[in-house]
Amino acid sequence: MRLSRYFLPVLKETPAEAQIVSHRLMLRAGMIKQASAGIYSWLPLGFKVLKRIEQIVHEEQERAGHIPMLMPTLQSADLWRESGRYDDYGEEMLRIKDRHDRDMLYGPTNEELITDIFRSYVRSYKDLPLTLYHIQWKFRDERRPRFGVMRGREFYMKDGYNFDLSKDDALHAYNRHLVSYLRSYERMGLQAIPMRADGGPIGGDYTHEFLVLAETGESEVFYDSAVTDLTFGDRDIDYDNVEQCAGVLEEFTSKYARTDETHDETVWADVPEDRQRVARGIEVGQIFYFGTKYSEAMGATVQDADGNQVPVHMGSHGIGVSRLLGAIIEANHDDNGIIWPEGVTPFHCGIVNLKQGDEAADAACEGLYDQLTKAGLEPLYDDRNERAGGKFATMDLIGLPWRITVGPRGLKNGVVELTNRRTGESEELAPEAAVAKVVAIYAGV
Ligand code: P5A
Repeated sequence: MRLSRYFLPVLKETPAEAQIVSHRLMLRAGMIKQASAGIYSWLPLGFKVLKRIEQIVHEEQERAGHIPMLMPTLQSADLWRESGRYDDYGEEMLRIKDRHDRDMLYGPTNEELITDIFRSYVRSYKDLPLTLYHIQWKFRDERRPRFGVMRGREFYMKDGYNFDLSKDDALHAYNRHLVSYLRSYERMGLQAIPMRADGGPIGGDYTHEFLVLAETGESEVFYDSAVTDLTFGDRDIDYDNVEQCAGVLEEFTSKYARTDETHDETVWADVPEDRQRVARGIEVGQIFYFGTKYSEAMGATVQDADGNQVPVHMGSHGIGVSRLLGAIIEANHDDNGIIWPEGVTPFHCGIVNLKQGDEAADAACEGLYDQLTKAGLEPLYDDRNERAGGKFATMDLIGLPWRITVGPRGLKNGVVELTNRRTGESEELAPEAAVAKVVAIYAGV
């Protein structure tokens, strides 16, 4: 993409309404624009990151054997009356009437809709296990929408639902989700710690939230500092292997890590004092096992091997896809702007032409642009007729992890400059060597 032809409405001023750094930077970098309270338009740069995150989620869900689909945003109230949640959900639910005066709602979650799909088609235990998921907009009429995409009213969520014959099978699905979530967050450059949580309106006693530690987080958390040493890395996981998935759950959840809702002073006292940490965190996902709560209420049964009709065991699992942009920025920025992890960056590499119109500089930039593009990467070439300082400020603000700077002086010596956004370190390289280095970096992502 050439910046002269892109739509990147960056703001010079710090927007007064934004209270936390990620919200400020998303507005300043021209990623989002508020449409009304808690509802945002995703401008091209923000949309690109949203899609990158979505893609990682899809890849990791499919790797775990979960099946993608798409359900609508608007739902009929009737299904929610069956589960009993139409009345329970309260003011967070946006209720709508259609022209026939039928009660509809903008889905805050999809347990009812998916249970209805399941009961319409699945009859036998032989069709289990089954895990379906989608990535779709949700609406929750939050009392206090704030912090930009962190607590929106309209937000983008990956939600998955497992159907199993037994509790043991459903707990395997739970563990599988935990593993796939750990992998997904790490690919996004985040450490998200599974913490014992509360079931809330979704229900269930088995539930973990995934929290990214950040001072601006809305949740208070208590944890043993040993949990922050755990990383998933590139382990080879067989998602059908029950023991292996249970082993990962055990490893990542056996140390004390809880949200304030489930914090227990007695158990906390057993954590060595020098490892006790009280901090704040951003909830970027939650997994639940709730047994037969919805299947019993809505008649989602299958025939088991003995010919009996039994309600299926279920769980649901959510990732806050749009919230993740805020969480990633909270964890990755400096005074000059965003620093995208390579896994989610909107463009892989910036190209800054220090002297637009200089024949050698223009030709070198075009060459870099071509080579990076041919290697399957997406560069962002700042080809505007602007001061170098302004170009650097824009690149720093929008946070591309790598930048190649091209100027007539360097070219006389046959070099361009490759700069790492995070460390600020630069090195002079021949243009082909700079391309080779950037390509090699992304081959490992
Ligand atoms: C699990 C999937 C559920 O709704 N039902 C389907 C279960 N879980 S949840 O914890 O309530 O939501 C899942 C994740 O969605 C994000 N989230 C939000 N993101 C932005 N703005 C909001 N108002 C908002 N509410 C929830 C969180 O990341 C949460 O973990």
